[in-house]
Amino acid sequence: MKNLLTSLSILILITSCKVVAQIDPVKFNNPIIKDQYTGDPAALVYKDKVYLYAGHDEAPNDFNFYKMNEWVVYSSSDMKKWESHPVPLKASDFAWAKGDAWASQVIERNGKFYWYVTVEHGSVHGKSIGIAVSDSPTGPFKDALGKALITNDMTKFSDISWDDIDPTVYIDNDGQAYLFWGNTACHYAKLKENMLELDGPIQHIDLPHFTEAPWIHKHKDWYYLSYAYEFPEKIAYAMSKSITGPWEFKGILNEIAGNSNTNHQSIIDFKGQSYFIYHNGASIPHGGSFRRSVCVDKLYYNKDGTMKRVVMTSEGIQ
Ligand code: FUB
Repeated sequence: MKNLLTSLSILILITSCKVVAQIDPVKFNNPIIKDQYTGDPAALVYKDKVYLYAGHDEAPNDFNFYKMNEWVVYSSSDMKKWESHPVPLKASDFAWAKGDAWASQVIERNGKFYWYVTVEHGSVHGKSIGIAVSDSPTGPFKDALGKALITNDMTKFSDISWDDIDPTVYIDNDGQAYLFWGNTACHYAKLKENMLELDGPIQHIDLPHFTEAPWIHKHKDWYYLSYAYEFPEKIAYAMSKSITGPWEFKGILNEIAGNSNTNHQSIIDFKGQSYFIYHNGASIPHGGSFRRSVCVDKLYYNKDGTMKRVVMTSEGIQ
């Protein structure tokens, strides 16, 4: 009798395991990068692929600040499966810098890939912006200038030493390239056609509760300037008919991301769908503000060009 009961319980256990496996069709695709912690996503659509660049969050679990020495790159043809590539760029590749592989963006011009990065400057106090270049979107990249493009002493709109971070670059229809960046103060300037020199004065844009992470994109005939708003960060945005403004504030686009005080967005259109790419700190078991993970959700526009509030999901892109 005892044996019979034991066999029966084993049968019930096996059957219930099977049932659980069958009734759990939910697939969690967020975060999309699961092999390491990544933050500050910046996506580039090139030919029939999306290249996703991010900083590698290397902070140990008990660490209370960023530890970031290198950037990473992944690619995808469908936004669901992501292929990882060898590390294409490290903060130490900039001989004049002293570390901190913070937020960045890659843009293509005439078959060359320009990577605008934030790093801590080695001799000018504060954060700075450098540029790396490659013939391939997956690198390897090398320092394009041998010096910083922007240093902290070049901007006077904020007193802090980390206001020159988070570059985003956009090439307008007439071929004019623009660099936007900032923390506390949102800066922008024209870039020369070589993408390596400023082409005019550094200007300032007044945006409500601007924290950092500006991202410029265009959809139909509107320009969008999205950015991290307040702290902990939500993402808000402004719209304009011209890349030089005036910018009209439109409100919140994304709420605070789970378990992370930063949110850092990248917005693209790919194969007829718009996407909102961001990071959160929700990765199990040790995610957090300094151990972030990149996620993707779909983005939708209203008829008047405004963007619908993002719905962050665990399912992500199915
Ligand atoms: O990753 C370091 C900093 O955190 C970035 O530069 C900011 O945008 C924030 O995400």
